[in-house]
Amino acid sequence: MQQNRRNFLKWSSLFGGLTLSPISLSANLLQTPPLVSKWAGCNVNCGTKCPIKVHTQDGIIQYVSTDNEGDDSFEKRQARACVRGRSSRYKVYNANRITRPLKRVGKRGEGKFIPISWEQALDEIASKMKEVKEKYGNESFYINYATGTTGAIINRCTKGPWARLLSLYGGYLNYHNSYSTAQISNAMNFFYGGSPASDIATLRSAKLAIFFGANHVETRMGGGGIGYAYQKALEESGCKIIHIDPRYNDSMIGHCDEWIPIAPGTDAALIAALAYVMIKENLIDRKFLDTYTIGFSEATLPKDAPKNSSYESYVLGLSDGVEKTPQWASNITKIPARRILQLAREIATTKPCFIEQGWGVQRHSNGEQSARAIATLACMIGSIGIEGGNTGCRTRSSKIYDIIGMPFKNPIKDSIPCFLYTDAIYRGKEMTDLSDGVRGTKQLKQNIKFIFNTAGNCLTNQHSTIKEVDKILSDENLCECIVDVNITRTPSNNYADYILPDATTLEQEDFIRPSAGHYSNRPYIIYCQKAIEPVGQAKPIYEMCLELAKRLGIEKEFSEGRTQKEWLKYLYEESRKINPILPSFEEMSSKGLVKFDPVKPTVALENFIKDPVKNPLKTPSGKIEIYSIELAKMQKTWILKEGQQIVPIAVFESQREGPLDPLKEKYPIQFFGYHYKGRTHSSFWEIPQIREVNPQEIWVNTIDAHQRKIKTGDTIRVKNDLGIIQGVAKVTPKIIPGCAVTPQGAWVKYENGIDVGTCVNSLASLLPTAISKGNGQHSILVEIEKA
Ligand SMILES: Nc1nc2c(c(=O)[nH]1)N[C@H]1C(S)=C(S)[C@@H](COP(=O)(O)OP(=O)(O)OC[C@H]3O[C@@H](n4cnc5c(=O)[nH]c(N)nc54)[C@H](O)[C@@H]3O)O[C@H]1N2
Ligand SMILES: Nc1nc2c(c(=O)[nH]1)N[C@H]1C(S)=C(S)[C@@H](COP(=O)(O)OP(=O)(O)OC[C@H]3O[C@@H](n4cnc5c(=O)[nH]c(N)nc54)[C@H](O)[C@@H]3O)O[C@H]1N2
Ligand SMILES: [Mo]
Repeated sequence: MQQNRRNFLKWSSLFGGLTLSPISLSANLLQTPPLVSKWAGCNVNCGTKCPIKVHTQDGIIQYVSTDNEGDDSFEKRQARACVRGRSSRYKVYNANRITRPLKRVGKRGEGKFIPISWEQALDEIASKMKEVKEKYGNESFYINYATGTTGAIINRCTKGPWARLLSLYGGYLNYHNSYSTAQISNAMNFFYGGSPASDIATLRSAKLAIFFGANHVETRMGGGGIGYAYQKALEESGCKIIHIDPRYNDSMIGHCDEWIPIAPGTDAALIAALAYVMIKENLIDRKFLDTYTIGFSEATLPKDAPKNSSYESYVLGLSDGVEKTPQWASNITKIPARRILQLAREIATTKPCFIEQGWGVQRHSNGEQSARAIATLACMIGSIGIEGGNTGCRTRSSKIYDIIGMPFKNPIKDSIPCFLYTDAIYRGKEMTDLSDGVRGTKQLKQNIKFIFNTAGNCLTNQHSTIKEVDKILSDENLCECIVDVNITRTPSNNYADYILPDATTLEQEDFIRPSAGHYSNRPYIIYCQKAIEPVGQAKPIYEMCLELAKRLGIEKEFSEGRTQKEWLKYLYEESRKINPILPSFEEMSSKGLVKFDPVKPTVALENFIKDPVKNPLKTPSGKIEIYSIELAKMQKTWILKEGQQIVPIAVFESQREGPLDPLKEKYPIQFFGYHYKGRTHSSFWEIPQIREVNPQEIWVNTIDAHQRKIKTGDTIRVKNDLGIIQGVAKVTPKIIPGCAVTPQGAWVKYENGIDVGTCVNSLASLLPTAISKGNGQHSILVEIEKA
């Protein structure tokens, strides 16, 4: 008790005293016990999952350092954490940290809470669960999409203890898709039967690299990650690098021969014109297309496809009377026609050419089409299945191990696209497979009545049209209970009925493994060794769920008699049976960080290219489907929103809030949010030091700014019919004219109806995309003015 009180006083002083430096502490070294160092990891969802070493004294974190084994060579590189991982101490000791269970008082959304005991919180939540189950059935429970702790084995946001608890309690409504890749994942399933991509390390063999909206340096930071591998590979290959992006992104700095700015959402138009030139100049790899693909030309279309429905017919204007010339594309993309002509020749005649897209291209209202168009380009030049070439998908790496997560089997199969969770609250029972992309059932049986939100800010901040979401979540008659589990207060947990304080990766034992594909060919695993006791009354979600299981009468089924540590050991041993490369549990947990030797980088679709008959793809035809048989079926059966369409080939679609939308008369600027080095989405915003070095700016192009008399540093407003955000202008030519951007993930904050927190989702639409029902959050039209 005394010890606890002493620790409380110490860390509570840290909350207020964030300027405390290791130097001022060193004066106390003589009186205090020696430094203890334990491994932990940065577990947020940039994918990289960097190791961090936590140095404590008397149970208090003094500072964190990072991986220092190895060197800077490609094979032995250090997995050093970026500025975010290194700020983990400030995440643990933060003025915004939740240290006790909280219960809402006042109206939902008002943000008024009182601390309550764990007993009370768990009793009340369990009793509300029983009530909702009785009244509405298990289909009304929902675990919201969240990514704050994705790398862990136990302390996971969505597929951990909560999923197990609810599965054992009778089940819950599932979701499919992600906010990350809904459009491209679905599009590539139709195209390749998956998302095959080469390891970024194979970029070393390329002669030319074309990146569409790919910003590895900023979105895969950390030494072990793809960002570093990308830079090394480009240095080693010496290949020519071209980035096609509306914005001069961080991956171009020092690593780019040419930036071709493009109007957002128009990549498919550019590709059509590149195809036009290649067809006219006979630069197409016809042999590749005829052997491995269907639907580029009329000759390889499926038998029942209508005449002129091939990609070639579209490009030549046989289907719609419009030839997709460089001039046609130039009007849409804003890329000079001459440059399109040159680019087509360059791409078609340089081998191997590495074609890759990030995920910004697909996070648009026509994202499925753009994603497939870029893959179509990779096929036209036959640069697939060879070292130095790529499929057009985002690079990944060879998965050499995995650790099994907590087992659970949800008896309910019904599933919604995660972006439609707000729809499922107020009109769930209307939602069907053909109109809303519901899976596992033809129609939902129930509206969402109970939400569990762990390690996520997608209830509001990361979702869309925040004012509308506010109306839906504030209505206590719609969703009757929201339980939020986080380490910090967020805009999302403002809407919670109960907020439960979680322990961080520094405060409990768990594994963290980098998401497959994000560390290139230098894999490692982290065992978090529990550097400190949880701050305040925080506890791991395993313990919260165990306590609820007791109250729901399913304790034995839930725990199988294991503690968190025993689960870790059990799951690890099970994993070792399949992955003999894994060292013993004892070695793993005592070392904390284990790295593996580099593996041979994967070349995507190598086997398929060697023998397409023996190794068919998981598409209906077994081939690459430039014309998708499945989409042709959906085109006839799906019920779409006004203005939407499904086309089996990757045509350029003028869609919602794109450059050709008539709404552009009223709102002439295309606007979107990009993933920022200063945060992972909204995570780390709560750390003032990080905010200070990574300001929240709104980039406005020099020409647009001049017309509006806006200067750098001015407070400006960005508005459309959905909302108004306010922020600080940065006038720059690093963004294409007619477009403006701000980093996504800033915390929304309304003052007199204006979001002064500069959260891009105050302006983004809730309308889903046609095919995947995903988040076209980068398609926003606005007007900008001085505040
Ligand atoms: N406009 C627009 N919106 C977007 C995007 C965009 O590009 N533009 N991107 C979308 C994408 S790709 C994604 S993946 C989503 C991401 O949206 P989210 O999954 O909501 O990601 P974060 O905002 O990082 O929220 C993670 C939360 O986890 C919490 N957390 C961190 N560590 C712990 C822990 O140890 N325990 C617990 N319990 N909580 C913890 C953090 O405090 C934070 O609140 O946003 C989407 N929203
Ligand atoms: N530092 C940091 N790293 C992160 C994250 C983070 O928030 N911060 N989030 C993580 C997560 S969960 C995800 S899903 C990934 C997201 O990774 P991405 O989705 O790839 O990231 P974005 O910044 O949305 O987009 C990448 C690039 O696409 C460009 N772009 C936007 N629209 C278009 C377009 O129409 N055409 C073309 N050609 N380019 C376009 C943007 O300007 C940007 O430079 O990043 C992960 N890594
Ligand atoms: Mo994401």
